[in-house]
Parts: sequence; structure tokens; C-alpha cells
Amino acid sequence: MADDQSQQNPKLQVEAARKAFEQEFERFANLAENSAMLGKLDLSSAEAEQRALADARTRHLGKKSALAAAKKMIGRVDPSERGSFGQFVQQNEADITGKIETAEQALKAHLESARTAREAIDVTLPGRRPRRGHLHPITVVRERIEDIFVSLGYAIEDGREIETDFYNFDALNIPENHPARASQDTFYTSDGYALRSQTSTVQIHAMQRRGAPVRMIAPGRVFRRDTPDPTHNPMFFQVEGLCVDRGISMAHLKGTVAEFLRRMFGEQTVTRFRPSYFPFTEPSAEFDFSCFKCGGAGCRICKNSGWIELGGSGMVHPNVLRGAGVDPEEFSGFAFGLGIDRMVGLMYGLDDIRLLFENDVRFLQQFD
Ligand code: 2NL
Repeated sequence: MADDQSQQNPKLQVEAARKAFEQEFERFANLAENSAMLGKLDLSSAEAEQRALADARTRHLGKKSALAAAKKMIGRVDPSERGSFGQFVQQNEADITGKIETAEQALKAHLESARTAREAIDVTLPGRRPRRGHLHPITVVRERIEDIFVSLGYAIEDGREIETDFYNFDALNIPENHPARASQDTFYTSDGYALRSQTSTVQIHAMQRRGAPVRMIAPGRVFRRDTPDPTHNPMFFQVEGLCVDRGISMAHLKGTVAEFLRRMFGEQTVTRFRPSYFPFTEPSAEFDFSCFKCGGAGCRICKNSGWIELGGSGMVHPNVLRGAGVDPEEFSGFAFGLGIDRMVGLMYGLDDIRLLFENDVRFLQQFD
């Protein structure tokens, strides 16, 4: 058997090793010599070939290879043949190394260009434009209200949403036993603070801080424990206005609210006041304005009445002024409050104000 022979004959052993190498190397040789074939290799198969080639190098040139064993035998062959055997071994080693290196280089070059191709980007491609949002309709209307009052000389005040009973009720002359104080109507935190049920709280703070005279509006979120329905949401937006100075009367209140509504809904808008009751104002009045849709003739928006009910108002109760550190003998003032979301609902003809708080872009997109 050839194996038996090669056991005895070191030269045959080297030849057998060379033959085994050539057989296994054929696929790499094809790759190295035929660039079209190499070009067809995708990145992951080229990487697999590269690993297979590294294995082949270890097997045929490594410490445990047949060639390494033959090299160890050089010293043991007959001195007369040692020179030529040594040369023979070295020649084979050099051939094999050369072939492997050529294939390695070809694979490496191919991998480099394949990786570069994968990472290439077309810098001339147009960018993806980020989708631009827009203001929420409540914000749009709030800003319009703010602009109108700023132009009338009012400041815009902001405050906290969690309040003590003092600011939410006591300072507003709301009696101890008033139903609004009950936990059925107001949200309380576990340590007894109230989520403000109107933004009057902001105005009390501002009066304490700044004293009189003062002109301001306080827009913001308020919270009431209402069961949600098409016209109620437990969180909604309100704007309150306050004007305190010497000699302020109901006439100033009516003139201011009427002017605001004319700027909001058009010059033809008519405002009317109806007597009402609030603990924090005396006298108190609710106000309506002529329907912006039908001009008073009657339509779906005004429920055929020609009028739209908007908010409450009145002359600030002396107890409220006093409680906020303002002398009611020297100063008087008017105040009013209205719901921003209710106004948005009317202006856009919404049949359910809860749509404003669901943050469904399909709905909100309409207000771009
Ligand atoms: C309504 C009624 C109103 C006020 C709010 C107010 C504020 C202070 C003092 C006195 Cl600091 N009053 N605010 C007055 C009357 C009515 O709101 O229907 N809001 C939606």
C-alpha cells in the first residue's frame, strides 16, 4: 500500500501531503484565478471561504501537518540524500505557502470591496423630511385669547395645578360646607391637596404677590370629578380674567368681555349678561354671545336660540379681595371665567370635546 511505502519513504510522504493539499486547494485556486467567480461570492460566503482557507493553512502548514512532520525527518535521512530531501521539503512548503497566500490575498481584496459596496451611501439621494407637527387646537385658541388680552394691557399668569384648600376654596369665599369641596367634585391627593378646580388660585397668588391694581388672565388646566360625556371631561382648560383697580365697575366688566368677544368672533358679535350666583363674585352674571355661525337667526351650533352660553363673571367679592391682601374699601374689581375647550368645540363644530384629549393624530391633523 502507498501508505506503507510512504511510512518508510519520507519523500513519498511529502508527495502525499502535497497531493492532499492540491486536492483540497482546488476550490480556492479556482477562486483566486477566476475573478468572475470570486465576484459572484456574496459577503457571507466570502467570509466562510476565508475561514475555510485559514483552516486549510493550519492543516497543511501548521505544527501538526504532514509537512511539519517531514521537516522533522530531515535530520534523520541518510546524509547523502539529506540535502536534496531538505530542498524538496522546502520547495513544497514554499509552493503551498505561496498558493495559500495568493488565494488569501484575492479573498481579502474581494471582501474589502464587498464591504465597501455594502456601506456605500448615495449622498445625492434626497433626505427624508421629518414630519412637522402643529399646535393643538386648544393651544391655538388659548394663544388667540392671550393675544387679545395682552393687547388690552393684561398680564398672563401661570401657577401650580396642585393646591391647598386655602387657595382652591377658602380664598374664594367658598363656604366650608359647599358641595364643590366634597371629594365627589374635587380630586384630592392622598396627603390632602386638591387638584385646582379653577384657575382663580393663580389669581389669588398673584394678588398676594403683586397687590392692586392688577390686570391679568390665568389660562390653564383644571380638574373636576365629572363623569366624561360629549360635553364634559374631568380635566379641561379654562381661562380666568381679573381686573382690580380704583373705581372698577360692572360697566368695565361688560365692556371688556364684549370687546374680547368682538375680537374673537367678529365686530358684529353681541354680548348679553344674565344674573347668576358665584360665591366669589357679587353681583354675578353669566354671559352669552350672539351665534358666530348664524348671527342670531338660530342654527345647530346655538341650538336654535341665536345665543351661545360661554362663561361666568362678576364683581370680585370683598371677602376675596380682603383674603388676598387687597383693601376692598380702596379697590374693586371684576373677574370672569370661561372654558377654552368648550370654545374650541363650538368654533370647530365638534360633537364630542373628549376628542381633544385623545391625541389621535387622525383627528388632530385636521387642525394643521
Ligand atoms: C365659569 C365661572 C368665574 C370667576 C370665575 C374669579 C376669580 C377671582 C375672584 C373672583 Cl380671583 N372671581 N373668577 C368669577 C366668576 C365666574 O367662572 O363659568 N367658569 C368657567
